[in-house]
Amino acid sequence: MQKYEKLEKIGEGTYGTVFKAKNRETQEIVALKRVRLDDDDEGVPSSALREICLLKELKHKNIVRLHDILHSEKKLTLVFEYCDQDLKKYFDSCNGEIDPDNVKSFMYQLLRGLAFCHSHNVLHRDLKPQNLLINKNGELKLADFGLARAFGIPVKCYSAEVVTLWYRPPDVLFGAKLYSTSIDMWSAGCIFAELANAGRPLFPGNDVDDQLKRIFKLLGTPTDDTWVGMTELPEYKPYPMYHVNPTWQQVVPKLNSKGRDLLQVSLLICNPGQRLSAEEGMQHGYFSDLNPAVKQG
Ligand code: Z3R
Repeated sequence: MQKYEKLEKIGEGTYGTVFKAKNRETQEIVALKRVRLDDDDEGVPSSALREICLLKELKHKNIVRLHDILHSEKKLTLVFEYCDQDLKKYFDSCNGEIDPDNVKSFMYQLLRGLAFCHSHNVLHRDLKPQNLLINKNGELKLADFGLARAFGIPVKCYSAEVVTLWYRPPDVLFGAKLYSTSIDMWSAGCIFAELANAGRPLFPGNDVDDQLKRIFKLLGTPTDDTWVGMTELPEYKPYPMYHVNPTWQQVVPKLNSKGRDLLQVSLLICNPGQRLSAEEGMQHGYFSDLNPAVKQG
């Protein structure tokens, strides 16, 4: 730890506090994440350490680089590449307006980062604006990839803050335990809508029941015909039969019809088996006029 000079605190994540810091030898600015585990006295489980070590090899322009893992005295600190701000802070500073070209660029970069991780069989499982980081030059990078598998997703953050349900798909809300890449594709859909609405969350549920109601009121309540296996999920319970909200266009008024198609027909699908993959999403017509500089990256 002497290698780094701690500067200011930059966030309270799910697993611990994040600090801005400087490498004393190279002067490089980094983000330090001290991971707090449920039972700190027990030390870091070897299974978690193995998972984290694999993440060091996950190198992509849309993934926050894990530079180093500091493991001592039963404590774990992860040293990440530094980014200027997270998407939550960006929303706070955008005055209710985001240029449609920036929405497209951010969404493309989000899908490209997801496609890379999914192709390496790494899931995020807790995507939200707070772990999407943005640089001054408009680059978007995903943070905290793979941490859920290493440490699990707690009910409460270490700081006693409640873990948000807003980006969780209905299969997970019904207790599905077999996670697949489709979990991240639902979250990507929720974030796409939030980008298009300049920071207004799509489904800001207060608890699991409220979260599912909000989803079904917009998308229609799924049935055993539209989603085979739903009623067998561990925490399934029936909901009123809402029909698809015909005023869907009003939900994301600033998104063009191709963007709405990507969101509605491809991402925000209750049946996890019918959601598009990240790779397929990148090929969607919505991105046909994407700035070539973003595509080449
Ligand atoms: C890696 C993992 C998590 C975070 C990293 C890097 N950088 C973070 S959070 C961050 C957050 C801000 S600036 C950098 S904020 O000021 O926008 N909250």
